[in-house]
Amino acid sequence: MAYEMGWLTYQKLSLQKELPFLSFLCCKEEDTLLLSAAEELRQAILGFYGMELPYRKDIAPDNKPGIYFKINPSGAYGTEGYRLYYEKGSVVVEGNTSKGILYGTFQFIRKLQQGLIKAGMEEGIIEEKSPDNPLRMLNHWDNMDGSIERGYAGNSFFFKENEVIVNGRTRAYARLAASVGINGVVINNVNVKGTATMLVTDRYLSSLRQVQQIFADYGIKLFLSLNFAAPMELGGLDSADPLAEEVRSWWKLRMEEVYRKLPGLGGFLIKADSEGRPGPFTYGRSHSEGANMLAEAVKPHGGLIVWRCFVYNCLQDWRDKKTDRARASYDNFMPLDGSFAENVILQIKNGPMDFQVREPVTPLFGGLKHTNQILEVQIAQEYTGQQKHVCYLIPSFKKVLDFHTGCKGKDTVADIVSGKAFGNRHCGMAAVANTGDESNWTGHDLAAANLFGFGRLAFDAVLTPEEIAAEWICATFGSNDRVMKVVKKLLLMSWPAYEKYTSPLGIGWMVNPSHHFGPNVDGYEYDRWGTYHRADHLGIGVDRSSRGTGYAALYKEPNAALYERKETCPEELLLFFHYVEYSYVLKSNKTLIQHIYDSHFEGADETEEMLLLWKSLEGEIEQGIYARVLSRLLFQAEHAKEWRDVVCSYFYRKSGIPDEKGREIF
Ligand code: GCV
Repeated sequence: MAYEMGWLTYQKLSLQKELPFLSFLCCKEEDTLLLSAAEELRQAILGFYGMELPYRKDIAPDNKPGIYFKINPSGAYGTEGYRLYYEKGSVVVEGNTSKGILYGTFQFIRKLQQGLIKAGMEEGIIEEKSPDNPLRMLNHWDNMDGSIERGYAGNSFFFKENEVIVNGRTRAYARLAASVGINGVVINNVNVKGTATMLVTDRYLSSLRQVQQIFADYGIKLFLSLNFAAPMELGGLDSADPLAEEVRSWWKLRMEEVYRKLPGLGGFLIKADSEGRPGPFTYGRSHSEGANMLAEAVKPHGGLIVWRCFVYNCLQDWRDKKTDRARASYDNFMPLDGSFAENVILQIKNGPMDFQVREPVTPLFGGLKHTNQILEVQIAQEYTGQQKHVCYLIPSFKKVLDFHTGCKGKDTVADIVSGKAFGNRHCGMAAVANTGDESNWTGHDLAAANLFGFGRLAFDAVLTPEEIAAEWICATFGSNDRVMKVVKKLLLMSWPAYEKYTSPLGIGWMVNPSHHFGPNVDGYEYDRWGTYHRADHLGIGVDRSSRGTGYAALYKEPNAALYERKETCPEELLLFFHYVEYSYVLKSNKTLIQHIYDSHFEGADETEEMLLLWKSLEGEIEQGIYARVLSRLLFQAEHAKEWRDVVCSYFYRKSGIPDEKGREIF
């Protein structure tokens, strides 16, 4: 399928002839990263000003105003950082590696686009930045047959009919990813089955090499998801026991072969002992024994093992009130802190359940101290409207990063995953990707703000959701003040609105099982997945205090004490931590049942407002995009009403308490 260039369209800017540096690009060195940076800048200047930017190799910065790429190995901004400065009419993009220059170039382009680089500006540093997170990864849940697990933007552009796809789109993707600082990409689904197990065999290594090389031109390392049972499925061994000598040597030999063909491969992502995937538990071994065995095999080649903590009992009985899925990853991994090899990283979902619209931050953050950690978020909108609804998720990620875990010293999640808290070298952020082969990459055009935003936030965790939205809007729609104001407002109201009309107060779920779209309050209530809301005729919520599952006590203080009591629990998480009667009075002075009614009506009304906001932009946004987004917003507004009505009637029938505002409840 044909593809568009996302936010890299470089639309025309008013010609600023007076920008003295728009005369040439000078770069003395030459490598593929610098060539990518130079080409990007050339395209940007062509798009912005209709000018061809000549490429020169021979001019010293003080000679003539121009744009200079400068490698400065002693630059104090790390191996991926950059410094942009303005001097004697020239702009210098400096990095101590060419990768830093690539990132600096994309940032310079964004600054030009936003009109932040002006003629006559003060000489000196424009910006200096080294990325906050060492690893900034996208995880694609793409299957070899071309389908995507939880994909909402078409099929895979990495795989089709059990083959690896390498074409212009591979490069276009790498450009998009690199432009926001992504430096690692896992291209296949964590549920590794069938032919995907064979990605580590000769059958695929040469086509993977081509993908790897394209990625490398943009500073991105290729990673693969691995099947823990590969020694049995590929090697014909009787077990995959991580302590068995023949299993260990099988992996070592396989990895030697893989790294011979794919030198520089980033490493592997593993989902083990989770939702039916094989793992070390089968052999009575721990997750660290499993992970360390693989770590040993990739270590000589500089590889990393990224091991997921999404491990829980997915065969629970709803009558069992002792097992609490929210506790599972903590109970499984906390006792293993300090036992993982230096090249193992635990990848931890932001919340203890599964990417609900709101969850508390998992207590593993702040708990684990001697283990490399990656924060995993999901921009594929599995539970947040599946890219049929607009839901700008960056504010929710920002909240996670800003959460004070209560561990000693630097204690926010941002401190932990950046490595600042405990001095980890291998750590960072990963997002489950929201892309597919649809022409606009993300299905919903506005969902591209999540792809862009994730990368920007992972690179610069200090940015606000508003700033990120502004950068994306400007890059995508050009510089138009009204478009900026309206789209920003729409994006920023979308996550709170989605929460209001679906499942407020931290309760989550209430979706149709399996595909996870649309309202179904009891959809997961009597199922085996451990995702219950426990509503009855008196109230709703899960008691996770010391009287219940004891989950609240897994947090460090002051969080444990705050979550323990209804009165101090942050209300947006009230029903996650407590069973609450419908007549309970919230801080707003409303009863719980009235809050449920009001929030669903409010959320649905807000989708109407978002629709009107978009309609007000007709004629100011390219017609194709305008129409695509319009049709999704029309759908969203109707679907939000369905959510409102299904949820309100359910609770009206359960509680028997009418809406005090007398609105129609079915
Ligand atoms: C890739 C949830 C999703 C699954 C996903 C899993 C995971 O359960 O519904 O599709 O599997 O999370 O994160 O591994």
